[in-house]
Amino acid sequence: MSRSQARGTGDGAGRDAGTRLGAGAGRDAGTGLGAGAGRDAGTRPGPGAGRPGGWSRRGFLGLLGGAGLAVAGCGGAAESAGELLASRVRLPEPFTVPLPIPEVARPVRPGRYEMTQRVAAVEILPGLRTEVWGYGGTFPGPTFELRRGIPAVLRVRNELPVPTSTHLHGGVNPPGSDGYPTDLVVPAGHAAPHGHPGEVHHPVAKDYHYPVEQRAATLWYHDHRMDFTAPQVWRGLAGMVLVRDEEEDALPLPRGERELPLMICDRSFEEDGSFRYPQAHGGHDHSHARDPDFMEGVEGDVILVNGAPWPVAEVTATRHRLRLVNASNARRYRLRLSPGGRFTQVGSDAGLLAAPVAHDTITMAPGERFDVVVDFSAYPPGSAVTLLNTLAGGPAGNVMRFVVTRRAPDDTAVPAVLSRPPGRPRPVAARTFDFRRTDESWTINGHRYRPGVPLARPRLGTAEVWRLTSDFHHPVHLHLAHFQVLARNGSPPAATDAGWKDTVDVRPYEVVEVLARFDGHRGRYMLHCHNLEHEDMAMMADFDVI
Ligand SMILES: [Cu+2]
Repeated sequence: MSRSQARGTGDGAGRDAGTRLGAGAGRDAGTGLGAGAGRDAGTRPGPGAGRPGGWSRRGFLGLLGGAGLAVAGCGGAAESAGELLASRVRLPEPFTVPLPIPEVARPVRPGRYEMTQRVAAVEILPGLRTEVWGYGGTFPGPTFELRRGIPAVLRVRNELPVPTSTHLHGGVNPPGSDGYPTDLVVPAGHAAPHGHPGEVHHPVAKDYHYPVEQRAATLWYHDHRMDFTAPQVWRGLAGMVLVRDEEEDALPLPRGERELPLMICDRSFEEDGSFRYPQAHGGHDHSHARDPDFMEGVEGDVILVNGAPWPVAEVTATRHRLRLVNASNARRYRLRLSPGGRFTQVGSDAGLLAAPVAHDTITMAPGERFDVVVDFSAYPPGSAVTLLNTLAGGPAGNVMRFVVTRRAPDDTAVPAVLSRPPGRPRPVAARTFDFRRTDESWTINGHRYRPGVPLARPRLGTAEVWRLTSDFHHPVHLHLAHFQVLARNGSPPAATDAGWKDTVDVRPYEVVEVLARFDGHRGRYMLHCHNLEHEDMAMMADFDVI
């Protein structure tokens, strides 16, 4: 595998592309997300066919399937959240591109980082150029290795043609640095956008202050701009953050070359290699119109890991630690190793588990992370071990491949006791949040997102039971607050719900109870669906920590 992002084209190319995409490029989506994209996306019936109330047939049937799921407890298509947008380009052979590892961000001085969001041309599909909007001009952006107890300031400079807001997903950060959707970094020369109530504009750059007073964990950062998170993340605005601490240092887990950050997402491509995305979702500043065919969310047919299609990584026959992030807009994955094998989970969204949990499969909803160890000594040298996604057939059924090269010494282990996470505090209140389609919107408790209007006011230092109910696949994410899953439909949580989390996979017609702790900071935060198209279609709500 290559240890650097050599696949990018560096500063110069990024600047040129940026110039070309300057003023006005935003008007027509610029990067080749062509008009009418999605009209013939393949798996759907023709326009208007069977779409009661503007819904696609598959979406409508998906909801029925969801009802069936709740009753019958099984169902294949009902596991899928989004609508497939097929690529127009010939797809590359899987397992031919080496796995890239994003560069680790270097501070400009201790505790201070600077990163520029810019347009760049990178090679994602072999032989083709794709324009990305990247942190640092790369996709994914650089990985930040932060240490508990050492605060970090991140200056984000915006040279893109659109405003942005950067959210550190899973971070326990003050509200002014949380990446609120209307807290915007506006590029030079950009006319004032929407003017949502309470909208804040930072010209050109903003400093985000991260106290890093949280446990070692796999976090990630991504754009969170009001109404446009989905198209802007699709174009590349995402990267990983690894928080380290002494508790983790003391464990004999694999590290160095044997610890792999793996950001998994799906994309579609036009014939020329540019990203493909539904035009109605991809406009910038002038339209809230949505393509009803993609109301459920957009799924691509190319699975990228660290920005490379179905990559291959050579590994020694030793334990490896995989830091899995589902950075997809809408796609859920059920990961499985072929020809067999187990994942030993050591961490969840918000940090190390108390004890490891073994899984044959791991289902990941958008926004979720799994910190797992795979022991490749179980396979003979020369083996190909494929990471499959058993929720999809066709190209999206593959994720990546490991090739086991040779035996090697291995002094790592997965101890029976990993950490001492905080216990479960006693809740002081219970609330219900209903995630549902209301008319043509995705709503929470019947409301489209209203910035500045909180649906809850939990007290700092307390815990509450939040009951999440749903009509469809809605991966629910809380900013600031970490939570434990207490129950699904009144039954014990799934094995993959273990540990402290910030995102939970809520499936059609499920009732998921979580115990959330409101620690760290007072102020305005939010909960929302992490299906990014749902999020842009207003499935968000504020809560104020008082
Ligand atoms: Cu949703």
